[in-house]
Amino acid sequence: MSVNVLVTRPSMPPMDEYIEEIKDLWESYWITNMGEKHQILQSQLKSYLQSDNVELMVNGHMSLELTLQAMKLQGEVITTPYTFVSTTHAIVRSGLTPVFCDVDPDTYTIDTEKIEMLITDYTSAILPVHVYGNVCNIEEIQRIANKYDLKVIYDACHSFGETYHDKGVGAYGDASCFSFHATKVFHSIEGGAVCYRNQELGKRLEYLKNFGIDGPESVQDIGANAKMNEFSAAMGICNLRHIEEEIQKRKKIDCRYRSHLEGVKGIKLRQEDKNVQYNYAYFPVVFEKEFGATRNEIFDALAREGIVTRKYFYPITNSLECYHRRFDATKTPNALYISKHVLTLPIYSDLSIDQVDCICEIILKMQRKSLYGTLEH
Ligand code: T4K
Repeated sequence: MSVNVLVTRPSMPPMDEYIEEIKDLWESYWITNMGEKHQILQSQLKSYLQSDNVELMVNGHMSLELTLQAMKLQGEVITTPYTFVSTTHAIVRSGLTPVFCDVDPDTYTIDTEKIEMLITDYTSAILPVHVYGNVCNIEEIQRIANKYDLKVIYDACHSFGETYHDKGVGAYGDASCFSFHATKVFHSIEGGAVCYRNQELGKRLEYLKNFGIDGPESVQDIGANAKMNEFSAAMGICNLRHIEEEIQKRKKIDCRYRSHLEGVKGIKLRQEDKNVQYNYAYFPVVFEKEFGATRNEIFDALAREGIVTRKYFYPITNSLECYHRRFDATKTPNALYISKHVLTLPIYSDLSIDQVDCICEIILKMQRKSLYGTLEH
């Protein structure tokens, strides 16, 4: 069977529902700058994300940048290179120095045993990533942060709606930054939000996203433009109504993949943490040597059948050419290894079970071919 599948596809609300939601924008003529839809979505997200403090943003990236700016951080920020480029860029573009900590080989999140050895007099914060929705070792990160008086900002762009010990993931650390990009479990076309603890930080985020303007004749800081517009907020309002169904459909796809791939020699899947309620944002598979076929061969074999997978996250950010060899990726060997062996398989709510079966069949055929030299076996 030949299918045409992309790694992800945005979930669209019923068109009538969105049209209904945006109708009043033609009456109000208020289409951006913290209008009514913005207020409604922000308030609904406080409840959904179980966080008293939520500031909507134009995207996940600006959520990170403005949070770093609002905290007035200086010096070094300990983070991981196993992430989307945005995380590292946000640190560097904020005038801070990223210090890369390796990741845990099983969860791909920051290896908390390696954080303390990277702390110097210049360290001001830790910026771990809940990569693929795998929740970091929150307790240990907080213990270290408290001991050295460091801020903790989570890149929570992959973990919308997840809970850890029954609390929204945004409730941990000093702040958590979410992405509502079209490719995410929940989207507002483009969008993002910061969940935060400290009210002062919230005030700064509010004016930093609007050029630093904090009153009719007052500009407090050198801010940016990171406001979510009303059409995006309306999309968010619609999608939030369907979020539980979205996550359940993804869970079924995740289960189906596991039914084919779990226990296969040379295939490593995420081990679930029973304290986490997942959102099934991504389906990463690490292909080890024993599998036979390499990650790149599987990528190509799937592509030949019209199935687009992604090597999220290859190359790792401390090896990117834009950083001109400023960092040494061999110092984060786990991250380097995973980036060379991982493939994220298609997952989105409308992906059919037949398509999942077909993807797995192609992968398993590749194994038979490399181990036994035949497609039959
Ligand atoms: N931190 C982390 C850990 C992140 O993963 C991200 C974003 C951020 C921070 C920053 O958040 P944002 O500022 O983006 O809110 C995509 C997304 O653009 C990006 O949001 C996401 N992470 C990253 C992991 O993936 P690309 O360059 O892979 O996107 P693209 O255009 O290749 O799209 C991927 C697939 O999605 C395509 O194969 C087709 C499908 N697609 C995409 C779009 C845009 C659609 O079907 N429809 C669409 O409209 O970065």
